[in-house]
Amino acid sequence: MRRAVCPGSFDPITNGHLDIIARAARLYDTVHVAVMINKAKDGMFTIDERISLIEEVTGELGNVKVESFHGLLVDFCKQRDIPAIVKGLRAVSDFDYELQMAQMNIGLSGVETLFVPTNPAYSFLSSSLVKEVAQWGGDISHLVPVPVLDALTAKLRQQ
Ligand code: COD
Repeated sequence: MRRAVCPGSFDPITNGHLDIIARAARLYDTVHVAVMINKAKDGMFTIDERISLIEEVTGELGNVKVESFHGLLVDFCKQRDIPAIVKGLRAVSDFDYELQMAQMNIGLSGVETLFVPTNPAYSFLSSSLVKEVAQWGGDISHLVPVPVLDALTAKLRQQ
Protein backbone atom coordinates (compact mmCIF):
# COMPACT_ATOMS: atom_id res chain seq x y z
CA MET A 1 0.00 0.00 0.00
CA ARG A 2 1.64 3.26 -1.13
CA ARG A 3 0.67 6.16 1.11
CA ALA A 4 1.41 9.90 1.05
CA VAL A 5 0.27 12.95 2.94
CA CYS A 6 -0.71 16.39 1.63
CA PRO A 7 -0.49 18.70 4.67
CA GLY A 8 -1.67 22.27 5.08
CA SER A 9 -3.89 24.74 6.86
CA PHE A 10 -6.59 24.60 4.15
CA ASP A 11 -8.37 27.73 5.45
CA PRO A 12 -10.11 27.10 3.07
CA ILE A 13 -9.10 24.55 0.42
CA THR A 14 -8.56 26.20 -3.00
CA ASN A 15 -8.33 24.86 -6.55
CA GLY A 16 -4.53 25.00 -6.12
CA HIS A 17 -4.66 22.59 -3.16
CA LEU A 18 -7.21 20.40 -4.91
CA ASP A 19 -5.04 20.13 -8.02
CA ILE A 20 -2.08 18.87 -5.95
CA ILE A 21 -4.26 16.42 -3.96
CA ALA A 22 -5.82 15.03 -7.16
CA ARG A 23 -2.41 14.56 -8.77
CA ALA A 24 -1.08 12.83 -5.64
CA ALA A 25 -4.17 10.61 -5.62
CA ARG A 26 -3.21 9.35 -9.09
CA LEU A 27 0.27 8.38 -7.86
CA TYR A 28 -0.53 6.79 -4.47
CA ASP A 29 -3.00 4.17 -3.24
CA THR A 30 -4.11 6.42 -0.37
CA VAL A 31 -3.58 10.14 0.09
CA HIS A 32 -3.99 11.46 3.62
CA VAL A 33 -4.92 15.13 3.74
CA ALA A 34 -3.67 16.46 7.09
CA VAL A 35 -5.32 19.65 8.32
CA MET A 36 -2.57 20.80 10.68
CA ILE A 37 -3.84 22.67 13.75
CA ASN A 38 -1.96 25.86 14.57
CA LYS A 39 -3.31 27.13 17.90
CA ALA A 40 -1.47 30.44 17.45
CA LYS A 41 -3.43 31.23 14.28
CA ASP A 42 -7.17 31.87 14.28
CA GLY A 43 -8.61 30.85 10.96
CA MET A 44 -11.78 31.90 9.16
CA PHE A 45 -13.04 28.30 9.12
CA THR A 46 -13.04 25.91 12.08
CA ILE A 47 -11.03 22.72 11.72
CA ASP A 48 -14.26 20.71 11.38
CA GLU A 49 -15.52 23.04 8.64
CA ARG A 50 -12.21 22.71 6.75
CA ILE A 51 -12.34 18.91 7.03
CA SER A 52 -15.91 18.72 5.85
CA LEU A 53 -15.22 20.99 2.83
CA ILE A 54 -12.14 18.94 1.87
CA GLU A 55 -14.12 15.69 2.21
CA GLU A 56 -16.86 17.09 0.00
CA VAL A 57 -14.55 18.24 -2.80
CA THR A 58 -12.19 15.24 -2.76
CA GLY A 59 -14.92 12.60 -2.32
CA GLU A 60 -15.04 11.64 -5.98
CA LEU A 61 -11.30 10.86 -6.04
CA GLY A 62 -12.09 7.77 -3.92
CA ASN A 63 -8.71 7.33 -2.19
CA VAL A 64 -8.41 10.47 -0.05
CA LYS A 65 -8.65 10.38 3.75
CA VAL A 66 -9.00 13.69 5.61
CA GLU A 67 -7.86 14.16 9.21
CA SER A 68 -6.72 16.94 11.52
CA PHE A 69 -3.53 16.80 13.57
CA HIS A 70 -1.95 18.87 16.32
CA GLY A 71 1.81 18.35 16.46
CA LEU A 72 4.68 17.63 14.14
CA LEU A 73 3.87 16.46 10.63
CA VAL A 74 6.52 13.74 10.95
CA ASP A 75 4.62 12.31 13.96
CA PHE A 76 1.42 12.23 11.88
CA CYS A 77 3.42 10.27 9.28
CA LYS A 78 5.06 7.94 11.81
CA GLN A 79 1.73 7.03 13.46
CA ARG A 80 0.25 6.08 10.07
CA ASP A 81 3.35 4.59 8.44
CA ILE A 82 3.39 7.26 5.70
CA PRO A 83 6.80 7.57 3.99
CA ALA A 84 6.13 10.59 1.74
CA ILE A 85 4.91 14.18 1.98
CA VAL A 86 3.59 15.70 -1.27
CA LYS A 87 3.78 19.50 -1.55
CA GLY A 88 2.93 21.92 -4.35
CA LEU A 89 5.55 24.47 -5.33
CA ARG A 90 4.18 27.75 -6.61
CA ALA A 91 7.22 29.93 -7.12
CA VAL A 92 10.80 30.53 -6.09
CA SER A 93 9.38 32.35 -3.08
CA ASP A 94 7.93 29.03 -1.81
CA PHE A 95 11.16 27.17 -2.40
CA ASP A 96 13.39 28.42 0.44
CA TYR A 97 10.90 27.64 3.20
CA GLU A 98 9.71 24.39 1.64
CA LEU A 99 13.33 23.21 1.28
CA GLN A 100 13.98 24.00 4.96
CA MET A 101 10.91 22.05 6.04
CA ALA A 102 11.74 19.11 3.74
CA GLN A 103 15.28 18.91 5.10
CA MET A 104 14.09 19.22 8.70
CA ASN A 105 11.47 16.50 8.17
CA ILE A 106 13.86 14.01 6.57
CA GLY A 107 16.42 14.75 9.28
CA LEU A 108 13.85 14.20 12.04
CA SER A 109 12.35 10.99 10.75
CA GLY A 110 13.44 9.93 7.26
CA VAL A 111 10.12 11.01 5.69
CA GLU A 112 10.74 12.19 2.12
CA THR A 113 9.12 15.29 0.59
CA LEU A 114 8.12 15.27 -3.09
CA PHE A 115 7.44 18.56 -4.82
CA VAL A 116 4.82 18.86 -7.54
CA PRO A 117 4.96 21.99 -9.73
CA THR A 118 1.80 24.07 -9.40
CA ASN A 119 -0.66 24.19 -12.25
CA PRO A 120 0.20 27.56 -13.91
CA ALA A 121 -3.50 28.49 -13.67
CA TYR A 122 -3.13 28.47 -9.86
CA SER A 123 0.45 29.62 -9.37
CA PHE A 124 -0.63 32.87 -7.68
CA LEU A 125 -3.32 31.29 -5.57
CA SER A 126 -3.40 31.06 -1.77
CA SER A 127 -6.15 30.73 0.83
CA SER A 128 -5.27 34.17 2.26
CA LEU A 129 -5.58 35.90 -1.11
CA VAL A 130 -8.87 34.18 -1.82
CA LYS A 131 -10.27 35.38 1.54
CA GLU A 132 -9.00 38.91 0.99
CA VAL A 133 -10.46 39.20 -2.51
CA ALA A 134 -13.78 37.69 -1.35
CA GLN A 135 -13.96 40.10 1.61
CA TRP A 136 -13.84 43.01 -0.83
CA GLY A 137 -16.45 41.49 -3.13
CA GLY A 138 -14.06 40.27 -5.85
CA ASP A 139 -14.93 37.27 -8.00
CA ILE A 140 -13.22 34.10 -6.75
CA SER A 141 -15.54 31.60 -8.42
CA HIS A 142 -12.76 30.30 -10.71
CA LEU A 143 -10.34 29.86 -7.78
CA VAL A 144 -12.24 27.64 -5.34
CA PRO A 145 -14.61 24.67 -5.65
CA VAL A 146 -18.34 25.53 -5.54
CA PRO A 147 -18.94 24.27 -1.95
CA VAL A 148 -16.06 26.49 -0.76
CA LEU A 149 -17.46 29.49 -2.62
CA ASP A 150 -20.84 28.91 -0.97
CA ALA A 151 -19.28 28.47 2.49
CA LEU A 152 -17.15 31.60 2.09
CA THR A 153 -20.12 33.65 0.93
CA ALA A 154 -22.14 32.44 3.93
CA LYS A 155 -19.27 33.21 6.36
CA LEU A 156 -18.86 36.72 4.99
CA ARG A 157 -22.59 37.34 5.26
CA GLN A 158 -22.43 36.42 8.99
CA GLN A 159 -19.62 38.93 9.67
N1 COD B 1 -0.60 25.56 -6.04
C1 COD B 1 0.05 24.44 -5.62
N2 COD B 1 0.18 24.05 -4.33
C2 COD B 1 -0.39 24.83 -3.41
C3 COD B 1 -1.08 26.01 -3.73
C4 COD B 1 -1.17 26.37 -5.12
N3 COD B 1 -1.82 27.48 -5.52
N4 COD B 1 -1.51 26.57 -2.58
C5 COD B 1 -1.09 25.77 -1.59
N5 COD B 1 -0.41 24.71 -2.09
C6 COD B 1 0.18 23.56 -1.36
C7 COD B 1 1.61 23.80 -0.91
O1 COD B 1 2.27 22.57 -0.96
C8 COD B 1 1.43 24.16 0.55
O2 COD B 1 2.54 23.75 1.30
C9 COD B 1 0.22 23.29 0.93
O3 COD B 1 -0.60 23.31 -0.23
C10 COD B 1 -0.57 23.83 2.09
O4 COD B 1 -0.86 25.20 1.91
P1 COD B 1 -1.58 26.02 3.09
O5 COD B 1 -1.41 27.46 2.80
O6 COD B 1 -2.95 25.50 3.29
O7 COD B 1 -0.84 25.58 4.38
P2 COD B 1 0.47 26.13 5.11
O8 COD B 1 1.50 26.62 4.16
O9 COD B 1 -0.01 27.05 6.17
O10 COD B 1 0.97 24.73 5.76
C11 COD B 1 2.16 24.63 6.44
C12 COD B 1 2.19 23.30 7.19
C13 COD B 1 0.95 23.14 8.07
C14 COD B 1 2.21 22.16 6.18
C15 COD B 1 3.48 23.31 8.04
O11 COD B 1 3.50 24.45 8.85
C16 COD B 1 3.57 22.09 8.94
O12 COD B 1 3.95 21.01 8.46
N6 COD B 1 3.18 22.24 10.22
C17 COD B 1 3.10 21.16 11.17
C18 COD B 1 4.10 21.35 12.33
C19 COD B 1 5.47 20.87 11.92
O13 COD B 1 5.68 19.71 11.60
N7 COD B 1 6.42 21.83 11.92
C20 COD B 1 7.78 21.58 11.50
C21 COD B 1 7.95 21.73 10.01
S1 COD B 1 9.58 21.31 9.52
